[in-house]
Amino acid sequence: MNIHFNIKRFGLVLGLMVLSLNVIYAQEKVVKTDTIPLKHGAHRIDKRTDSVMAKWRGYGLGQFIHWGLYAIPGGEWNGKTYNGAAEWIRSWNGIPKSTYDSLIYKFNPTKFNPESWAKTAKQMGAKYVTITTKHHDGFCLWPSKYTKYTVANSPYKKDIIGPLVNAYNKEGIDVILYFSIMDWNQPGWRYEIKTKEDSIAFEGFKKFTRNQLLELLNKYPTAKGLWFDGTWDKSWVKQAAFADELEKEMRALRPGLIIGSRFRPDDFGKRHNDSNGRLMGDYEQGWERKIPNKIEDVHGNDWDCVMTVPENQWGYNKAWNGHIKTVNELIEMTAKCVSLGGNFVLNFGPKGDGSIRKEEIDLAAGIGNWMRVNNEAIYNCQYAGLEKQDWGYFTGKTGSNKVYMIIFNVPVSGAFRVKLPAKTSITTASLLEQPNTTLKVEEISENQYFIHTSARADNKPFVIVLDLNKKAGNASGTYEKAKI
Ligand code: FHN
Repeated sequence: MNIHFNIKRFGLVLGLMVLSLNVIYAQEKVVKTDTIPLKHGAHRIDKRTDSVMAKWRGYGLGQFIHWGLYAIPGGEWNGKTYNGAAEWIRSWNGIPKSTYDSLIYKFNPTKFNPESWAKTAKQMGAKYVTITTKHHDGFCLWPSKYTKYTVANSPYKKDIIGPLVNAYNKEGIDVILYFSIMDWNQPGWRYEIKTKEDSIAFEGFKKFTRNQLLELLNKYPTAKGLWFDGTWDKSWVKQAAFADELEKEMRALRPGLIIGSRFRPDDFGKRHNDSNGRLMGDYEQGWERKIPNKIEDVHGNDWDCVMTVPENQWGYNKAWNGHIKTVNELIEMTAKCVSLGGNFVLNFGPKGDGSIRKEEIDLAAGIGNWMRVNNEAIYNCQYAGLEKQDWGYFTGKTGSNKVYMIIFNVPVSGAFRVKLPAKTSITTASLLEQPNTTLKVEEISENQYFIHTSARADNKPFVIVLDLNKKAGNASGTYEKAKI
């Protein structure tokens, strides 16, 4: 009787296990048994392993472009300078919709030259660009057939996105299309759905959004991905099923498409990470104007950091207030991002006439000058797995034994400390800018070295290349051991 009961209980437990395994399988093998069942959570546990994503991972440095009608007032309205982010001027400044929307009749960027934008990016060393096709104000930089609020109805009349995609691609730069889900121009957009009427309106808006996204993917087939924004409102975070379905549809249309973690909410309205803490998207999009401090902060995800030059402006603002980042600071941010396995994306806000402000051109040139000599330490590099030191950042070349020390702080001794994991030693050390110069490597204690350089006169960051030997065990052990 007892045995019979135990067998029955065992059968029940087994049955439940099989059932839960089926549930797991139905959710694309993502969740573990101890997680919250989700229909619209993450669909993958680990990083993507395909070549498109591998290329994205190797970009290192990118450019962001915020351009739209807001560039015309450039942060100034009725003679008053507005202090918030220029692209939000309509909302922050309480400008009536019809007044703001009539900026469309002033959009005629006679100095717009996509080739020269692309050349600036190329010169800076950017490997990809993220371009606003439509920001929160809803103005489309492409002639969308689903709304009248586009370039086609401006005095300029012509498509902006197509020529940009072509010009950047010609320079070997990949394009990602920025798209704001929130759309202040669309009558169907709601911040929150409170009534039946809201719900009907928002259903129409969802169809419109789907149409526009498929239109973009069909019109610009070389675009590598979509960078979503404006997905935080109560209306959108309830659209888990719709967004999930749409994401699948877009991925089916463009295999390899890269979509960050800002697009879809999960069943409980959670964004970026689902209710089980898993990333929803191909990379983490939460690093806006901030950079992680240590590798643990990125939780094993791919990620990029998007950064403004002044503290607050994405779109063109005539007044750049507060601290303006320098070339060296921006190079350091790039190095830090790559050292933690991410890409660094620097924002540009072109003017209403289509030209790029001088400050941005100068920054691009300054970064580019450094990148031309040192890009080997940035492109196709990743977290090197070494302990961070005060002099700067380690990056590691994917698939090789090369490690780069990107130096921002030079010790007065001229000796740079390197700590290696056990069973690893340094074969050679050299300057990236002078590959034939061999630097002296001194083994100072177990797995610890000093790399010696002679004094430097310039104030630019520079790079030391280490060739590591991961097979030969520890180095000579000739250092003087501490005596007890
Ligand atoms: O509101 C926008 C902002 O204007 C800008 O586009 C940034 C870029 O990451 N995204 C939003 C704020 O998170």
